[in-house]
Amino acid sequence: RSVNAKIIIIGCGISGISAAHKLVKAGFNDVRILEATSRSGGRIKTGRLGDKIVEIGANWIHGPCEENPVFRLARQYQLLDPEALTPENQAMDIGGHPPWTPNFFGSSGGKLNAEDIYPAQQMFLELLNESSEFQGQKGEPWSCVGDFIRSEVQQRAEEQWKDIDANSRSLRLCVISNMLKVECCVNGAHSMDEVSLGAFGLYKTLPGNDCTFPGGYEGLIKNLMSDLPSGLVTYNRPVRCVHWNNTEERGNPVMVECDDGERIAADHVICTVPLGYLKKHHSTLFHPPLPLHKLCSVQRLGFGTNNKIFVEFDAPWWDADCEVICLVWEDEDAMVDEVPDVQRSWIKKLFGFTVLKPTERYGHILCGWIAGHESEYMETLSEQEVTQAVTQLVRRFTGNPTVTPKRVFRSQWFHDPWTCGSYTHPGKGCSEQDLDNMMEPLPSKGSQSQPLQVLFAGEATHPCYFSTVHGAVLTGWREADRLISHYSSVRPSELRKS
Ligand code: 6YU
Repeated sequence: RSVNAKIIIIGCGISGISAAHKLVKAGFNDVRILEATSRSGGRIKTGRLGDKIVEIGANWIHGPCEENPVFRLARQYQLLDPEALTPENQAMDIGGHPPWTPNFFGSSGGKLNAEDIYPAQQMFLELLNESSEFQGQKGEPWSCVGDFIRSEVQQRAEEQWKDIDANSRSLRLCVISNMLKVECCVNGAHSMDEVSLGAFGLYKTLPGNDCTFPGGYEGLIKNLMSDLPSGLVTYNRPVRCVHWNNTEERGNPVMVECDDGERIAADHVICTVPLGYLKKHHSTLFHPPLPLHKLCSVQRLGFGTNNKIFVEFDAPWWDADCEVICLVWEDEDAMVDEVPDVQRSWIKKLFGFTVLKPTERYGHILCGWIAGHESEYMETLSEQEVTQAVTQLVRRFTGNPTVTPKRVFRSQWFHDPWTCGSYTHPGKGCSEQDLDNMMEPLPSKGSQSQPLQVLFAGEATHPCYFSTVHGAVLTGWREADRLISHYSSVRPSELRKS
């Protein structure tokens, strides 16, 4: 049947598109997406470095298996390499850490021996797994993952590394610093001292070895968009304020006010703006304001920055089988993941590079990863300054004073006014309840007003797949389903006339 309720979706990222898809398919005939920018996709954004495709935002399908909706869609649209489709790839359980072949380089110049690194790597991965086990337990020994890892490494090193010489021991501690920086990127956090130990285990992984989109992640967006009625999205239309519990427009409980002054009445709004945007603009975006419990959750959940710096070389300085390059600063045995002087040494936060594979497709392109306030500072520099810093870094770690990048290109997610960072992590003091609060529609349960006026989707509203594309898709579907089941319990005579 056809449903005439007026639905406005704010944001044309993957969660907004997914919600629209489901609603249109279920017969909702008055669905509109308002998007602030001139494009669809949000944090799924494919760009170019020369003639090569690079991902400015989301990179991988995390856990490409049958249960993963992004995997199913990508397969349906034939966007994946054959290897990603094999049952072996789908069954691999990597627990969030792909088994990449690493190369380690030291700040005194040159490759480090993998055997010297391995014990520190193992200890770190063990501790990460243990960090996940405090979820729902209460009584965790530290409030943040950073403190837990540091104190445990100290203790375990006393016992397990007591017979090794001081230099080797110091190098292992420097490796721990490097791995903390990796985790800052994975979690989208400034420091692992800002990630809650008690809530770290909320994030769940799916089986499957992470894969990429050979033609670009945006191919998924293009395919999904072509399945939506044309004209459903209005671009360059930022929403300024959602007036809910609205008594001005008769019959319509919500009124959406756009930046250009246009006011659009609606029965339901699905808000998919990123958590970073919500943190910054919640007080003007909602009228009346968000209820206190919801606001506290917006504030408690973390939303940091993770950026990429793509660097192209004429020839590789890494091994042919290398998939990730880690840069170990040999003066960082204090297990730190923040640099003391951001302006002078922000580049020390860059943990290293992933190698774009296969070489036949990409040539010699590396993707550098940098999180945190250091990454936000990097965004303020000119491309030339970034290039200079990366060149010096690579020269130092390779010990080769002539190695020179051909091209450099970086993302700037913190200064993107519609995102204000990269993705969500459980900040200190967070619990499951905060994600429940994030997804709770307005008005809250128990209110006498019209239900389901404002619904919330987007990666930050998924209870265990926050920070991912598959999480975002599932939240769009969830909120569409909420409306579909609401209207399937309403008698046809009660449906609004168009
Ligand atoms: C994934 C990956 N990946 C790297 C980087 C980034 C992200 N993610 P959107 O923002 O897309 O849409 C909102 C729209 O709203 C947008 O278009 C705005 O313009 C619009 N808008 C805002 N304000 C508005 C207004 N006022 N009016 C109108 N419109 C407005 N995910 O699966 N694989 O490899 C990565 C990565 C650099 C930045 C990623 C990855 C995250 C995804 O990109 C992201 O979740 C979704 O695209 C979001 O879609 P959306 O619709 O919600 O919002 C404990 C523990 C934790 C461990 N976590 C580990 C997980 C690993 C996370 N992986 C990330 C890694 C990378 C590298």
